[in-house]
Amino acid sequence: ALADFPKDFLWGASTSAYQYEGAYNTDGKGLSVQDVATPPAGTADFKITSDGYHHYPEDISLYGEMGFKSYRFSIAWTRIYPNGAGEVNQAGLDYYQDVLDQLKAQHIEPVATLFHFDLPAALQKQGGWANRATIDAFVQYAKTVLNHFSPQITYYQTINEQNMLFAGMLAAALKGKMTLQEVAQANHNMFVAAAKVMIYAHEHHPEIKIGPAPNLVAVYPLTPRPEDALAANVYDSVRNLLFGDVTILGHYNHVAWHLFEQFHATPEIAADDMATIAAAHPDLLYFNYYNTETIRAAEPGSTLPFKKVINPFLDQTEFGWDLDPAGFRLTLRQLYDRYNLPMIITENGLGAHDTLTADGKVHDPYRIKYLNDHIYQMRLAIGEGIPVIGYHVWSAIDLVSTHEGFTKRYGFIYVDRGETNDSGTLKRYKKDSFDWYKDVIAHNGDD
Ligand code: BGP
Repeated sequence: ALADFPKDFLWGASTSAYQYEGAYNTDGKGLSVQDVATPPAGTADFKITSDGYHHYPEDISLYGEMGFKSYRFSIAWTRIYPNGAGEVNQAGLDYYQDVLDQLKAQHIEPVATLFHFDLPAALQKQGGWANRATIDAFVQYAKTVLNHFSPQITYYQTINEQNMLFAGMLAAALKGKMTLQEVAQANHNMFVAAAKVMIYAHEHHPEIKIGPAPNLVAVYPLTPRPEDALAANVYDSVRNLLFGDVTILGHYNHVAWHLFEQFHATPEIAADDMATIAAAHPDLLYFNYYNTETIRAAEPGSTLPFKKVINPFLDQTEFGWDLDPAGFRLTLRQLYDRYNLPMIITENGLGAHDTLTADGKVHDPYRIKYLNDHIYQMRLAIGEGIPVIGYHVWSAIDLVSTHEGFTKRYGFIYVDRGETNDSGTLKRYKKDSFDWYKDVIAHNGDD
């Protein structure tokens, strides 16, 4: 028989502030880098999104109807410190206090992300994470949040997908928008900032269980050719292991560090940085999984030694992402083997074009299949003795995708927004997956 999920397994789902709340300049909120960025042509920007800022009571009661045990959401830095530092915006604290009150009324455990891609624009203007001053600003912001909401919030993540921020900065550097050294420096500064926050949390709020929330995936070489395996190893060491190794093990792995040296892009490490990083011990590994990645050796003379390809043995989503539920189990095995921490999945889900029917239905069997297959593999992993203690689907409700606006939907709840930011009623509709997931939770994942 398959293993059972722990009785107190945290079944839930996720959102992020910049993709769900909208109200981008309401009640004193400052502008984040997302608010000043230009969205891809024809897609929604982040001014309104799902208007969660005004709809959260209705949405949280829908989560309660589904029986969520927990809800992962992010706190917008610019609602608390509109300019990144300096004056606290009380209206921002009040908003999240009411979110917590609504969650408590539904017996839903809050799982809070301190930083989810929405750096205050004011800090970006001063060099963003490449500037060490941003470390202090993040620590001040985090202390304010941890102190203000203690003991209501037990589960915190420091930074959502630092490795995807790293990848985005690497892409910007390859286009000449910043230097590779600044990329490595910004990445290092995020490690230091997160470590300081974890140390503070453990010293002042022992009830808190805090950790990083990278996007981690098992990596396959395209063929058993040694050059493909060598390329996959470099890719894995930089895209995945770099983040767990520094945050959890306290050191840079030699493959990633050697790559920094090759590109003359080693970060400046202050005297006590590595001691700080080594002294911060995450309680949990929170991580996001969508699909594994397949790597082959790059052509001779390429800038980077690896090339990402689709896996010829897997199907892909309509947005071209490999579909690999078994790879989820492999990822869980590899992470537990290397980091030996209990884990909470903070994102897993299927982005798709959903259609609202004339009678207000959304039939999403493709999403039910994706989630069912991944939950099945997670259950097998738990049966192998891997301590997964929570699972949050991306996303609880439709919200704005990082690059495809509202055309790419992930929620259990459909939000009528049309496909751009200026149409739709904002009305909520339950998709078929709403009742399906409610049933999964009611039976604690059992068939
Ligand atoms: C992760 C982010 C989420 C969400 C998700 C889906 O990287 O943590 O914020 O965006 O990806 O990606 P996308 O919206 O690009 O489909």
